[in-house]
Amino acid sequence: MLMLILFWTDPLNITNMDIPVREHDAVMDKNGDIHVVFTAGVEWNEIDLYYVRTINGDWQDVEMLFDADFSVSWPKIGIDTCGFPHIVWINWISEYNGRLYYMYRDSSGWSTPENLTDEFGLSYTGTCDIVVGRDNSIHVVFSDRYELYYTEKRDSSWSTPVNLSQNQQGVDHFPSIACSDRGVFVAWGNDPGVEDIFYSYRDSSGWHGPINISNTPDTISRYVSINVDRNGDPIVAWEEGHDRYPCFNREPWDNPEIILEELCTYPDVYADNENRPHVIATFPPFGDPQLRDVVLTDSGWVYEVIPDGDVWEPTHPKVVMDSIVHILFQAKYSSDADIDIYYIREGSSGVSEVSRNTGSLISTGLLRMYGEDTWRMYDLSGKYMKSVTPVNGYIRLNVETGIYFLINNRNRIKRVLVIR
Ligand SMILES: [Ca+2]
Ligand SMILES: [Ca+2]
Repeated sequence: MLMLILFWTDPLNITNMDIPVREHDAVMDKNGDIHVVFTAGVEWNEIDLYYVRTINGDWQDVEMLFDADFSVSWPKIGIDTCGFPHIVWINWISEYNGRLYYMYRDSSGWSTPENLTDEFGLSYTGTCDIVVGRDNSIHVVFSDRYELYYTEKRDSSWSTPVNLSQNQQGVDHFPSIACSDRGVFVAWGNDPGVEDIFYSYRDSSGWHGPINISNTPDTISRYVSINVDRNGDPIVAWEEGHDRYPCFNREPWDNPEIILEELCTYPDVYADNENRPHVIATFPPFGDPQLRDVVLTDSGWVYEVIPDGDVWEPTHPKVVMDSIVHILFQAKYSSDADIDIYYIREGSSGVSEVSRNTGSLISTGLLRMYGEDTWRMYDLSGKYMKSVTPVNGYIRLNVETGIYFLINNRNRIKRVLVIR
């Protein structure tokens, strides 16, 4: 008996650098290929910009995009409808002096990096983000020392930056941007002493906001991530308070909600094919942290622990989606190794997945299952068959060839299992 397990693939090291990865961002093109931009370097003053992508699902070699004289940070990537990446980052020309840079690829290769800070006549840029619309308009947000700005590239020229934070008190920075046919959506941190999350959007009548969407003036709110759901509506997640609880909000923005009372770091937010919002982040236990995917179900927010195989300290998960979830995260292979970027994805039903899922083929009748949760097993007709609980990480199934559904008793996560 051969079993095809349609759960999560084993983590794949896609960078294999002998220097530590620092930051990364990821996007998927319309063909389902994934593009990742990242920074890496041993010392803080010698970090450079790199890029790696899949072609027809196969990871290619890492490419250095920008060899910094000093250092770079905030690598961010968008993708156009031709599948060409557009990248912004901060190029630190000295310890205190950052410049916003932009480059893209087209059929003739990579463009020359463009210094947008100088182009806009500004003296400093500290943080940034980018997204590309379905009409191939390019939207960039960035911060100087006090304010947050937006610019758009259409027909090869950049618009005059708009001040989105409107000179409100405190530093406005750490932006996240998303867009849909409805408009452009921006969330960021404003720090007049204690940080809150602010939001602005642009529709056909122009920019609206900023509005405070965390509304916790006495506690710190930070590391915001904004995305759009399947309806094109914005969804937002961030770390709330000294305890760094994951917090979620969406229109009409009057209910910022702590979704799990446990410390989390660097949340990413996305909506699945059934338009359920998810927040994925790193959670304790300390010393052995894990990625958890928290999803809003009919019974409230529940979570699934994402299996991380043999890697250590998974952090900074970034999700890209087609019909399934793909996760790019940073981790180490052993306790003293350099940090690399690892890739895992959901399996899915369909014969085409067989050859690409060889890491999960098992012929012994044992199904690798992380955790100790009990799963209820149903056949294709929906008839309940039995409950199964992993022993030492494995479930012995003893079922015939066929397609089955497993539903987790605790968190109602559903999985499909094909045995052939
Ligand atoms: Ca300000
Ligand atoms: Ca706050």
